[in-house]
Amino acid sequence: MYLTRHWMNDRPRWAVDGVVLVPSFALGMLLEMPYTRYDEVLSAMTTGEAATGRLLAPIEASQEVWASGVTYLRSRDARQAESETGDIYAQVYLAERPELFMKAVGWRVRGPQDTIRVRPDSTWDVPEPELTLVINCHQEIVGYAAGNDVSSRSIEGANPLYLPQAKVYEGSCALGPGIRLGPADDMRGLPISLEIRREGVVVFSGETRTSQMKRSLEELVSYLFRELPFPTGAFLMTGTGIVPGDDFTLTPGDVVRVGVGELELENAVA
Ligand code: DO4
Ligand code: MG
Repeated sequence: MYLTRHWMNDRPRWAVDGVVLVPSFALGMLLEMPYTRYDEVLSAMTTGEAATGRLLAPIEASQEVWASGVTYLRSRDARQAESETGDIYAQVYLAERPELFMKAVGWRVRGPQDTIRVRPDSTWDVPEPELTLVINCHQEIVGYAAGNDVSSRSIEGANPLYLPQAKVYEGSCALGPGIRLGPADDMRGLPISLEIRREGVVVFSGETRTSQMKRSLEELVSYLFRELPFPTGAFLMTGTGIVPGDDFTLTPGDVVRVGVGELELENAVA
């Protein structure tokens, strides 16, 4: 089943497989339930009305987006090269405890029809295409979305303690176009792709697969939930395995397409 969120008749409405759900439906309510109930609950809440209107980010204000880092070799290598303190990336790649950081609260997240941004005080910026897990309050992986962890390499590279400024700013987090519901086993060998166009010309493209990730999805989720409850569920970006070459920086006007499995999230850079 595929969940999308739309702006319809002056309010956000959720839909499943293109059919609008009752106005009282909330993602937070679904993510309070065990995964085994989703089919029954969603089928009972459809209205029969086709979903129309602008697509919104498939998240609500009460959910947080967290992110994992240095889960692919390519991410470790790129960060070691950009950083004045490269060792920490080699260490965290091998360490038992993964890197986790909070990326955005739900209301800040950009959707498939929104723009993303680079910081004007940054000189070196990249999109990061990431499998983004949707997790319910019972710590079950129940679906995924395509995610873009837009990041400043110059700010993170100057000092890793600047990570929140490199990662968390207006327009730095995009999710969508919707949520493909399913168990973690559906996500283990998914293709991930990144394409960046400038004035209609492809200036970067790359591909990887989620099977290249060093850590398991369950391992990342168990660390996230270790000392933090998420009563209405959470989203977890699982790290990037694609980083454009060191001579590339994202620029206003570029159009970024992130592919995760069959989902494609496209955003222009404002
Ligand atoms: O270590 C900094 C962030 C890493 C990250 O965002 C990634 O590997 O995707
Ligand atoms: Mg990332």
